[in-house]
Amino acid sequence: MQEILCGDDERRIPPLYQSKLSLEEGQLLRSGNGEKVPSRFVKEDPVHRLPRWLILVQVMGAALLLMSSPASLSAQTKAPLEAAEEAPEKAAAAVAPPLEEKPFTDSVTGMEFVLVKGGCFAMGDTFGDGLPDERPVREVCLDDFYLGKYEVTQKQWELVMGSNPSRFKGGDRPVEQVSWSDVQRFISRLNDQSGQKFRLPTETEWEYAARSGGKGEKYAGTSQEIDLGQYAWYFLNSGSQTHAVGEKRRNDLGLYDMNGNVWEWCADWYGENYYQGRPKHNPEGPSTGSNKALRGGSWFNDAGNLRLAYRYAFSPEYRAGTIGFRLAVRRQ
Ligand SMILES: [Ca+2]
Repeated sequence: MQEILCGDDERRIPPLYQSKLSLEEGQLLRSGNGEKVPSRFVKEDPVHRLPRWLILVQVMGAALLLMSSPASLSAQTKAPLEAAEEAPEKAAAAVAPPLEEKPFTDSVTGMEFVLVKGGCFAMGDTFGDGLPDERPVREVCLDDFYLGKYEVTQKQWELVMGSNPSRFKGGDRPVEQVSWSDVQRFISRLNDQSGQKFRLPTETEWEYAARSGGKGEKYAGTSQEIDLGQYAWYFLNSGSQTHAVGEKRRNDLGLYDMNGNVWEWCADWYGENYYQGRPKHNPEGPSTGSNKALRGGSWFNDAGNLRLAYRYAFSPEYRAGTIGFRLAVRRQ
């Protein structure tokens, strides 16, 4: 076993988390090999299967056209070609469940938001493989709110702040190396410009949204660890860096990268006993503390840290190439 360091300043993981951030050497050797798509998924995915069938139709059509007049060649080849181009998109739409309502877009940054309809759900260690700070499992209830469809990108950060602190540069990649306090300054400026009341999500809101509206999923979009690479950039497929937001599959609410890519700051102070004695309706963290909560895991973490119930925390002044955020706003 090997102890893992997190962040660019090699700050050590607090003892509470060390057991969860230790990895077998065999896993470390697999770092940076790129995403491994399970062969089962490729074979069954109609996106991969349909075009192959249509290509056969196209080849047969082309053979017939060799016996046709040149004038009719264009018209006869057009239909199968268009069908082949349109088929992947239609097949993908059939795989993804429909979204209930259209998102709204912030006019200043172009940031898209998904409506998360409120409800009640079982929060915490519902799979029985968590740590004490994820227990006891309890029922909590939330009002409607909007949550960013993607992690905030470097392009969006720079539009508001005029600079880009990120370690892994790329306009469509998530901004990182931003502290919780930096994020508050970003939110303050953006709210001045947009007239909105953007904020960070609470831990409860984050977990509810990540679980596709309180479903009992272990990860965002699936409960199967073998499928995690389809939904998240994490230790086994990230190549030790962030990636452009929205490249992986979304969860059922239409949210991308809730797992992996970068950890996401939450509004709450971290409380080890957060799940005990908090209000049932729209609960928030303790009124004060020394660390702010983070959720979702990053490009650096393994599947155990990407569990949706997993809780992480750092000083509000801490910055790392593994930490970013997304915004929330109350439904008007
Ligand atoms: Ca994330």
